[in-house]
Amino acid sequence: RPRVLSGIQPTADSFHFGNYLGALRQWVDLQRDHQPFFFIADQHAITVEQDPKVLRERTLRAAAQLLAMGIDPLRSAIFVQSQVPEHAQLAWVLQCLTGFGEARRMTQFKDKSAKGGEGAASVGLFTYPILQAADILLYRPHYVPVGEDQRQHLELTRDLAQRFNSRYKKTFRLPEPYILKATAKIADLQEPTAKMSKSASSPSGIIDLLDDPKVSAKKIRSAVTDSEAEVRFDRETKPGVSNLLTIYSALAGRSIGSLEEEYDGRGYGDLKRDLAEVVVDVVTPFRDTVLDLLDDQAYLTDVLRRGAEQAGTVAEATLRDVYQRVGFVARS
Ligand code: AQP
Repeated sequence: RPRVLSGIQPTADSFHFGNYLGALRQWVDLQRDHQPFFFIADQHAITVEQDPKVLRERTLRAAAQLLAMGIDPLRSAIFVQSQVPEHAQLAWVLQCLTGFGEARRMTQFKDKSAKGGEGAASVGLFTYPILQAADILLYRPHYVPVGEDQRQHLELTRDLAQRFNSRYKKTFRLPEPYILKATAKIADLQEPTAKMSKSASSPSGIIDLLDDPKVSAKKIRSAVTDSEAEVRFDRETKPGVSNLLTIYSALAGRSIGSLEEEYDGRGYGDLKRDLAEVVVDVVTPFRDTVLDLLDDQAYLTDVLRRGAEQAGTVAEATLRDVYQRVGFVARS
């Protein structure tokens, strides 16, 4: 079975609809006929300042959300990045293969450091994509399910894999991004040309999976659309309506075409009201399951321990090959 790997940061109390539709739903689906490794990226989280207590809580909340979504620990290794030290160890080797200019070209660093200025950003934020390359390459996955915003980082990962393979010996598989076009970029509800994002969106532009369902319904009903009244999918001229149709289609499992037909001549109010109901139906049971799981911390930490053991076995074997090929003397 082909391997898949992906990760998510525990940097909010809840995942949002961009994370869910862009990536996490694919994780659940891919479990069926792949060998999956899914991790909670706490080391990526500290590239910006985190409160230690909050980070610990959010890491467990992330695990609870993944389980509630349908990630099955019997099929998938679910683990916390910092519990598998090989990630940071391989990252160092890969950093030594990365050009400074090459790292500088990463647009996410440019965007994220723009606010406080480059000088205020941590070196960790700068080298983040290289740690991400290590996260991936350690497991030699075939596919990496992510949203569109991660495409450039995946390219860097492939370049580094190729460079290592040709400088030393074929060690890494070149992973393919697994990006579903329809949901690759879920937009901010208030600013539908921008991506829904926990750091950039306003509270009314982002729907968190663990929001009070009533609040989520209200956010859908007040989403920005346009001055026409025609329910039609056109990302260029109607980004707001197209985003609502994208979310509706993904959640209800219906084609955009059938939704356009259903709402033909009915205006935006009906579309928003019905979508709000669909959203409430999805998030209500999800939220209940997460709250139940959070009551059983011993179970959560046990799932994560087992995941780290599984992941660690694979990661250790890859790192051993890497160290040997680079010329490090093994500890006898
Ligand atoms: N709006 C989005 N549409 C589609 N996919 C998205 N992802 C994130 N936002 C969208 C995908 O979610 C996965 C987890 O990403 P992450 O842990 O790196 O979270 P993130 O990218 O930090 O999430 P945000 O909200 O975008 O955070 P900020 O604002 O801090 O950058 C990834 O696969 C990502 O593609």
